[in-house]
Amino acid sequence: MGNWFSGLFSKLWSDKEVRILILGLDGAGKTTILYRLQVGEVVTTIPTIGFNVETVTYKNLKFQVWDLGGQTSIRPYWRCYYANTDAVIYVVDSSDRDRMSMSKSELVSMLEEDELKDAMLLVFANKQDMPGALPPAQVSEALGLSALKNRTYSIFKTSAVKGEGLEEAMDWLVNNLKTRQ
Ligand SMILES: Nc1nc2c(ncn2[C@@H]2O[C@H](COP(=O)(O)OP(=O)(O)OP(=O)(O)O)[C@@H](O)[C@H]2O)c(=O)[nH]1
Ligand SMILES: [Mg+2]
Repeated sequence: MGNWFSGLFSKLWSDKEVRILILGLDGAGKTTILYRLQVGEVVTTIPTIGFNVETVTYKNLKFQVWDLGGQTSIRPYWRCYYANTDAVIYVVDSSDRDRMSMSKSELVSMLEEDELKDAMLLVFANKQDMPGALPPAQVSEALGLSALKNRTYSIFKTSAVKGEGLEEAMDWLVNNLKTRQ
């Protein structure tokens, strides 16, 4: 039995919160997603300098959701938040074709971090409502997701402004947290 009551099991059966980080390049839609999840509405955002953190309740589970600023000068600070993270939501602006490779390299170096080795990964191919948005299969290819090893992950097509795809993603997360107990 050992650590039977430790880790996610106890999180799911106590009031402890599941810790989620929302990461991705500046302008990808992270803050919009955070407040969509929390209040179910589109809020007007400004570029995040530092972070926002909110508690989100979904299907009777409590999530502590950290939304970190994605500007180039702020990205080095992401690693300060990695410890004890259960899942990373990695947000991509699917219409920003020019910066797909930059988004990929940030994702790859983030996933190399030891502190995140057990974290699940949800990629949000966001801004699907924009003309010219890459479909999720192409975002997946651009990010090299099929090369990921030892990682529980999935990609979702989302539009934070329309509120599409977020529930499906959260359902996937809840189900995977349960099977991990
Ligand atoms: N069309 C469209 N616009 C979106 C979507 N999600 C976010 N946006 C817009 O994209 C812009 C940037 O959104 P933010 O949520 O502030 O982006 P961010 O990732 O938090 O950016 P940083 O804080 O700088 O890292 C805002 O004008 C949002 O309204 C979406 O799904 N579709
Ligand atoms: Mg932001």
